[in-house]
Amino acid sequence: MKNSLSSVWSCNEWDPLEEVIVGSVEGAMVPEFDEAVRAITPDHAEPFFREYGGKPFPEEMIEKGTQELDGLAKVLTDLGVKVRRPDPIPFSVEYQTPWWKSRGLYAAMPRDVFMVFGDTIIEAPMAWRTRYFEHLAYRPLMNEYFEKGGRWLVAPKSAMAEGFYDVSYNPDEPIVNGEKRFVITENDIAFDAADFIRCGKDVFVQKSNVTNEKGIEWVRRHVGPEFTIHEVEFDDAHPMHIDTTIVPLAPGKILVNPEWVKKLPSIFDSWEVLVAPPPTKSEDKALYFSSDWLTINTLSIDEKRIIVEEQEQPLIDALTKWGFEPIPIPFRNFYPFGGSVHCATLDIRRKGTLESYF
Ligand code: ABU
Repeated sequence: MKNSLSSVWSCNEWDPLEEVIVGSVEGAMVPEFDEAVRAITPDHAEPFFREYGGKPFPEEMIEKGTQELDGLAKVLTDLGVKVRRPDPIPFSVEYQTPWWKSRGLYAAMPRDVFMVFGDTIIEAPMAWRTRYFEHLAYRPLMNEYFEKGGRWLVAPKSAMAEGFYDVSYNPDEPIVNGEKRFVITENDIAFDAADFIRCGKDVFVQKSNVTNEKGIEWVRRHVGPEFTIHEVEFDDAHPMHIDTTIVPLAPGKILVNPEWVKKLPSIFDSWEVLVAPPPTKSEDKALYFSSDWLTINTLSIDEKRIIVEEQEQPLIDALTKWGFEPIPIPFRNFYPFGGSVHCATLDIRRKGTLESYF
């Protein structure tokens, strides 16, 4: 493992940020309302998917989302962080494998597709057919990081063929006989990078509707003995991405979503637990792919400064009281694409070294 002189270096969520990828909604497509999407969408979203599934997002949404992403990029640049952007591919073009056809989704959420463990970028296989080729929007950047000495590890892609999705999965009955069920099976490796969250040598991951046991085991075997991958489970009945459930903010400080975290794993016993206030509701901006807990989907610039959506005033007040320095930005129009500031970014370089915090 190289030190922080590498072109790629990030070990946790809070060391001083130096370089980041900010996503793009250019050419974003609404996915078809298939079983994978139905598994994680709130009931109120169904009419939106029925009307727009397989078509581009409405132009007005793309314009407003673009404005907010460009605004985030400017804030980061003004803070001295190097900002990189993807090159969106033609997501509307239908593609096919030997088993199925699909169109793409977007390049809005680099956090879902990649994660950085020290000097290594791990490219996730993803679990939605619409996201099969999403990594290609980042290909020029990945080539550049590789040429400059970063390591690049690509997980095997699932065929996503028959048997990969559990057609008997019922989102209204996500827990059967006390056991959580998921829309993906174990018949091939699957994970989204956003189901992992890093605290130095200890990394936490949840099984979800896009991450299976085999995917977690693949990561465990490939990242090497310096990292311990802890599988954790929370009280989200429809999990997809861990970064609206727990958000480590600094050594020994973790922000939690109290609705889904009734109890933290005992490894966090010595940590200060910051219980997030309830999210603000936004009636006019529908959350098609996500819960209200995008509130805590924040991005840390360092151990003190945190980028937060500007309407999340209860969280801004709480963070200030806890000694942090929130940086509010408008990001509400990005929410309908399924994420907030953490999802929309990928930290490629942070200062610091690989440490144990437990
Ligand atoms: N992509 C993050 C969404 C997670 C959530 O629905 O809370």
